[in-house]
Amino acid sequence: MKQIVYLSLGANVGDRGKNLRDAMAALGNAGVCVTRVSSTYETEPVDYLDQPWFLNCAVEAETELKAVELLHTLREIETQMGSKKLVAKGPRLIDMDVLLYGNEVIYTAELQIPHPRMQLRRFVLEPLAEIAPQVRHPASGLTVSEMLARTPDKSAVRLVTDI
Ligand code: PH2
Ligand code: MG
Ligand code: MG
Repeated sequence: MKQIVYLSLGANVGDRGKNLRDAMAALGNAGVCVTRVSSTYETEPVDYLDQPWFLNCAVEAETELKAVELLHTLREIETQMGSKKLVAKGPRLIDMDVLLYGNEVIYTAELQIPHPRMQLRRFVLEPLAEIAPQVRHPASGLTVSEMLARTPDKSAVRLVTDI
């Protein structure tokens, strides 16, 4: 069954803008048809602070892949692009996370959807609110706009205009 999914993309190593563009092109070739893309934002690192600032964006896509297949596809693209996770939540050439998968709620050791920290991350919510303000979190019932208005995260998220 075709599902509408929302992904968060981030890069803070190498040519960050190119990494985001390459990842989106790879999605299209892997059965994840990108339907909307947010602007690009330059964002202050959160969780693991001693690393370069990120470029982040949010993507809406349609896919026939099951949630776990989507996760594996994202991992494969990250690996093919040469991304290495040397430190948990540390610097990354490209990171792609599933935020929402239709209205599904999945909570296994391997995969948690909706992304359990999405409401705590301004770098996720600002781009997502640009393309999907009225989409609801299937567990809390809050829209993305409402989550953004309520997030306690005060880290810097700046719209990039020259990319
Ligand atoms: N990703 C992380 C940890 N911290 N900070 C920002 N600003 N953007 C990210 O994409 C990010 C982060 C782990 O994946
Ligand atoms: Mg991540
Ligand atoms: Mg990730």
